[in-house]
Amino acid sequence: LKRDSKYGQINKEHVKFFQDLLGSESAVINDFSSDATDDIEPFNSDWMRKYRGHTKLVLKPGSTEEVSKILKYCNDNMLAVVPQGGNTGLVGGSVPVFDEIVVNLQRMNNIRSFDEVSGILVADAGVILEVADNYLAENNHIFPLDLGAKGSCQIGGNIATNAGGLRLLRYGSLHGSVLGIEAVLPDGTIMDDLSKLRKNNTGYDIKQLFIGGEGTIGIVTGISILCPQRSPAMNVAYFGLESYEKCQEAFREAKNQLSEILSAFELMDGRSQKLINKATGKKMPLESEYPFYCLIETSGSNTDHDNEKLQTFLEHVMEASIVSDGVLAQDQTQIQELWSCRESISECLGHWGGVYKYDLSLPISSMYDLVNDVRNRLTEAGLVGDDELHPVVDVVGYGHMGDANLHLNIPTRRYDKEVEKQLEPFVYEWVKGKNGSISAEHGLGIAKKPFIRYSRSETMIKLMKQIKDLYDPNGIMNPYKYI
Ligand code: FAD
Ligand code: 2HG
Ligand code: ZN
Repeated sequence: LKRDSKYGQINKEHVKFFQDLLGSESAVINDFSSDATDDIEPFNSDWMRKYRGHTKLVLKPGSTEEVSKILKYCNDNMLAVVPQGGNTGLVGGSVPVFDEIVVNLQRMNNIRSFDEVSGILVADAGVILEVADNYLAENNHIFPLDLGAKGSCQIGGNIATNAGGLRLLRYGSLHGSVLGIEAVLPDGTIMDDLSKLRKNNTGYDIKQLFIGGEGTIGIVTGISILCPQRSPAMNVAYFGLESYEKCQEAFREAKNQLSEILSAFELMDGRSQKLINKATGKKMPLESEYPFYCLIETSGSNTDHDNEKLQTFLEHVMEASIVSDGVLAQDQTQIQELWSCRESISECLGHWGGVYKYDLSLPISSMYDLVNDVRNRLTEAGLVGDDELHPVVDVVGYGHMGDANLHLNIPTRRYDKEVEKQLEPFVYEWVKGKNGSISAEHGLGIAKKPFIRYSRSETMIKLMKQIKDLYDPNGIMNPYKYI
């Protein structure tokens, strides 16, 4: 990949323009020495420290008008831009590749309005997800999305990646819950589509292009989103199971018996739980070890009613030997303890050095077969082992079972060409063979860019390119990424 010479190089005059525009010192970080300084470094590298850009300029606008003036100036001067939220994305989409200007939304962090009757929240894109959710909790509501990175990711970043997370099963995708978007187009036009209407069939639904658009056609500055009532009764259970077949049976029974109160059904293999224990020393919830674990969450409006349903469900799955052992959280602390067995996997797997990550949609019946196939393949190639001689620590699978979304992770002691050769295109071919998707919820960014054809036809890619060219004719938005 080479820097495209059509883009201008940042100079002192550009920096002066942005300093005058944004006023405060802290809103413009720039660095013209050859190596990035400590101040600019965090904006140049991603959460996994796998991708590192070379920006010399970070801008932190404080309003939609400022974003508009920034983009207009960049468009007029052919300066490339990377929109950045909490920088927790897992496909390298939020960091520059070369010297693109980083526009970070962290200063745009106001809740604009909340209506308790309709449950509609309007907020700046830079609000941190957990902050939005805490605000909603005070008003008896919940953000219809939750994920492990909630303490750092921004709701604008969630929209831009169309994040799925832990409760999609219950609250659906952002394509349904987002009612309106305010965004700035590359030429500075402010697209005010911040509708608060539940229904609005008046022509094309343009805002959908920004949901999952990964910052390639504009910068999202505000969102309007429908938030459900917070359930007063919440229960979390963690089970050990003997096989993947049993996990599927448990899921079927959970839907059957818990139906409308089921709010999450997550899968963790035994290896992922073992690695949490190895990385952190954390004591796991069950005494014995099992090849699979499931986490079930229920949320409903009536504690007694929910407890009764859950009790019946638990008795059934234990008596029918669908689950081998289980624990039900008794208080808020235990709820968090159990959730951490699922939510902390991603972070813990980074403990040994690198991780190869695949975020896949697959038919639920064969979802875990891929993990076994990949483990066998890497083992046969002599790459998996307990010591420094082997690059691969283990091959693990976990994910959002309720959405048939598998996270295949291969934690390694170092990034290794031999491992890569075994993994790709093998994994992508496998997924294509099952008509799955090579990116279920993380997006394509730069990491999955070369593989889009495994999940999208030439016609669909052409249509995407047409949209990109229409909205961003100069190609200044998040270049070198998937489109
Ligand atoms: P960033 O990482 O900053 O950016 C992501 C992409 O969006 C980039 O392409 C960027 O250019 C663009 N972007 C950011 N803000 C804007 C904006 N305002 N306008 C236009 N474009 C923008 N994802 C899931 O789907 N489900 C999960 O369960 C999940 N769990 C995670 C757990 C952990 C521990 C981590 C680290 C990540 C997880 N993710 C998950 C990845 C997920 O994509 C991000 O956490 C989140 O949605 C990204 O938000 P962000 O603000 O950090 O965006
Ligand atoms: C999760 O569900 C996230 O924990 C991260 O989507 C998955 O790190 C991963 O592969
Ligand atoms: Zn996930």
